Amino acid sequence: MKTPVDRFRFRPYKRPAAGWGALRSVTHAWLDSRQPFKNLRAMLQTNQHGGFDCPGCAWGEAPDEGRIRFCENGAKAVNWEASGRGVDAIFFAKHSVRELLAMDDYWLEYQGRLTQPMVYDAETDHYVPITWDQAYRKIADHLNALASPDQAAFYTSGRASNEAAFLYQLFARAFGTNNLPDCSNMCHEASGVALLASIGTGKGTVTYEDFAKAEAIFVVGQNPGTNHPRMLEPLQKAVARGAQVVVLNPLREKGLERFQAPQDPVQMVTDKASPMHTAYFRPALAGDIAVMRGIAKFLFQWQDETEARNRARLNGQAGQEGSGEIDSAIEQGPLDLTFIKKYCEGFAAYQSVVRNTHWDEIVAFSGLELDEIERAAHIFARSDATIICWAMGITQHRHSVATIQEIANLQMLRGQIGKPGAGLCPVRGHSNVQGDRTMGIHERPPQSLLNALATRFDMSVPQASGVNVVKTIKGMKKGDIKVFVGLGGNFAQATPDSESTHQALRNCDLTVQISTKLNRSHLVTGRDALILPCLGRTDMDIQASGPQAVTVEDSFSMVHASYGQLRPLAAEMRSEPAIIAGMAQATLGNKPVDWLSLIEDYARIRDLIEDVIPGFERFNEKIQQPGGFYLQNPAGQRRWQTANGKANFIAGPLPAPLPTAVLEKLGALGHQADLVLQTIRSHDQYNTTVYGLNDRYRGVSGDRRVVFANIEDIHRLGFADRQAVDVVSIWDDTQERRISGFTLIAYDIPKGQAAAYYPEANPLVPLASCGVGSYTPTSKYIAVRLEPSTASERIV
Ligand SMILES: Nc1nc2c(c(=O)[nH]1)N[C@H]1C(S)=C(S)[C@@H](COP(=O)(O)OP(=O)(O)OC[C@H]3O[C@@H](n4cnc5c(=O)[nH]c(N)nc54)[C@H](O)[C@@H]3O)O[C@H]1N2
Ligand SMILES: Nc1nc2c(c(=O)[nH]1)N[C@H]1C(S)=C(S)[C@@H](COP(=O)(O)OP(=O)(O)OC[C@H]3O[C@@H](n4cnc5c(=O)[nH]c(N)nc54)[C@H](O)[C@@H]3O)O[C@H]1N2
Ligand SMILES: [Mo]
Repeated sequence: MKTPVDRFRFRPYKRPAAGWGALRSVTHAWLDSRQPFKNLRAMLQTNQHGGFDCPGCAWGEAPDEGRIRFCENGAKAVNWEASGRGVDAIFFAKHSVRELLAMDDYWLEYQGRLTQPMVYDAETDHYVPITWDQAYRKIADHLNALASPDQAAFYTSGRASNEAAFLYQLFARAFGTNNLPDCSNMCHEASGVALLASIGTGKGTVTYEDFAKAEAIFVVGQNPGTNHPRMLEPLQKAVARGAQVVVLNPLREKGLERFQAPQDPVQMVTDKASPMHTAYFRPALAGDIAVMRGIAKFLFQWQDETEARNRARLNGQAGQEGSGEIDSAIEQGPLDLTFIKKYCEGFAAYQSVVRNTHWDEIVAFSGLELDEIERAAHIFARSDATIICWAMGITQHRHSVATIQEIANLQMLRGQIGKPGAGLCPVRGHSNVQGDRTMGIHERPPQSLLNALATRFDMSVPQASGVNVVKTIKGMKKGDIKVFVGLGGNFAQATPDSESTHQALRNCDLTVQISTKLNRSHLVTGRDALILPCLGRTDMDIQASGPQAVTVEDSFSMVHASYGQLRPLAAEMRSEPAIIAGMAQATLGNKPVDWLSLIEDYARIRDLIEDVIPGFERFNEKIQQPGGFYLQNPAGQRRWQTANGKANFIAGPLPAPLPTAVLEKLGALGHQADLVLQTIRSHDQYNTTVYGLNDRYRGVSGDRRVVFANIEDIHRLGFADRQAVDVVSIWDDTQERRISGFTLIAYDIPKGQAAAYYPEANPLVPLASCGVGSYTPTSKYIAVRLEPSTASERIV
């Protein structure tokens, strides 16, 4: 079986984002699904009441939008999941695991949906069929043979529904461990850690409606044209009504430049597009903290100047007899002193940190000119309703937590939290990653959750923190973690340091993957390995009481129901809740609940959620309303659930983006270590799921093994545009991390920077290179050097 492969080409894309290009691409994905008629109905049910939640990103729904509610990349996600192709016992009989390992990620997933449970046979190196009951038994036997429950890790990817996630964490904790690593550890972890300390909630404080009320929207370290296409419309409308949209991104991303709305017949027919920003700044990688600090420094400076003017005015007026104009003459500075006094702590310390950060340091660190920072600060100071959005360009650095806290500091300075049109907006990735955390998928659970579980289920609950993704890999390496269960996702490819991570997975006694599609995690196995095929968001889920709904939570804390629409491709596939219940029943029996009875009707799981998780009162009733219900966000109402009950200014000196030991090594290497590389998503992928080899907006087609660099750097380092290169990363250890046979592309990227696609570049990210306080791999900041390629032939 083959996948369609184009020839490699690079030609800058001149058209606006979305528009006709998107329509063409949707049509292609739709026809390629092998079941276009069935899927047309499915696409029209995307994000509709009574339909299913888009399995793409976590952007929310406009309350009053028109009839079609999917975007180009949502349509790709739907058609990819609802594929008519199947991977069954015959497929695995034909291909050994070793053979499959030689195929690329695109080919693997392209083969279609997993249709029956399989077990790995090490002797023949083939997967062979197994019954569900035998599979559950095998898992139970492995788990129950462990010396400690902490020798197992239960990973979750953010597509799992609330119902599946709740059961899964209950299973792990009833079994006895908080080892619940999740994709969030590699994604928005820093947002949660930072905001919890700053404002007492790990979630964003804005709702969809706030975008229509904002006077300024900052889009920082995010590429919505590809990853959150439904965000383009509110941004477009904001620019059109005269609001400021300020972009901070080292790359000129097409979706943030011009947009043609596919649902606007006038724009489509006249082939017009609208501008997407009012200011575009291109900082250094990890330079955002300095940009934010610079804006704060201007605010303090302008506040001082205002106060000085006020004093001068007052002094002048004091000399004039009988003046009644004093109050009206007082000028307001940019700081919201009422907000700061009433709600905040740490202001004086923050002010002195900012004053002690010098302009030359800020400018050098930020990668911007001083006048650019000043322009951004003017926009910020003039707006009375500001939203700051961010995603992976902010969260995947060594000092992401500090950067996000600086973003919060800035918003607090002007009182931009907890009022209409303003707030903090971490734009989430996976469609239910936020809901999974709400349901208790967390290796460091809040004590309140543990207490609620202990009370409701009358059981003892593990109190010690569990392992996150990075610690799971370290644990597997050392042999401390022996059983790995993955509820979705692609652990082998999404994680850093691929070569040693693969070794770690191979070191397990058992790896279990609950998945919709074939991926590399099924091939990098423990000594025993299982593939358990599950239903996806688009599939109809029928249990004893009839068709089931599941629920999800979007980036704006809206919880709503999702009903699968399509008849599953194979009768043997099971739902995620059913698989979790099956594993739990086999491992624990009917403790602490009758697992299998919960599966007869998911409303019973929702009743348990209602008992344990705050905010879910009358859960089953509330999901009946169109659009779902809003989970209150205390910080959004200016209630700060921090230890001191205040919104906290937290700051220190500007931190270096690499540890000292690595910086020293770089210094010793001199000019050889030359570029800092970030890993990004193409327009044709969903994380490790590769839909095709094109990245339309960046002008690349036919190949993903490319490295973008500035032409001046390419020449300075003695290379040529389009040359085949190896990329080697630099870390303070002896392990070599190399990717080979990549094509160097001269690209519009700031000097000193490079970019390559994830997951192809993951072998370069050292496992030890992760965020302070977040443990998130630093996927956006890898020191690298280029070498002429050692690959004997170009791999395409
Ligand atoms: N179609 C599609 N949709 C998706 C996904 C997908 O793969 N495909 N993935 C989903 C998931 S899980 C997530 S987390 C989100 C990811 O959504 P994004 O965060 O938009 O994804 P990335 O491709 O990682 O893009 C990072 C952006 O940040 C910029 N950037 C990198 N470093 C810096 C920096 O230091 N400073 C600044 N200011 N900018 C920087 C990059 O140039 C790039 O534009 O999307 C979700 N939605
Ligand atoms: N270098 C680098 N690494 C990164 C990132 C980066 O920007 N750069 N981004 C990180 C981020 S933000 C994230 S979120 C992680 C993502 O990490 P993961 O969530 O682990 O990876 P995905 O690629 O989203 O997982 C895809 C697989 O999920 C399975 N799947 C799809 N839908 C379903 C479903 O409904 N149920 C089940 N059970 N399985 C399903 C399919 O088998 C598919 O192959 O990767 C991280 N890794
Ligand atoms: Mo993510």
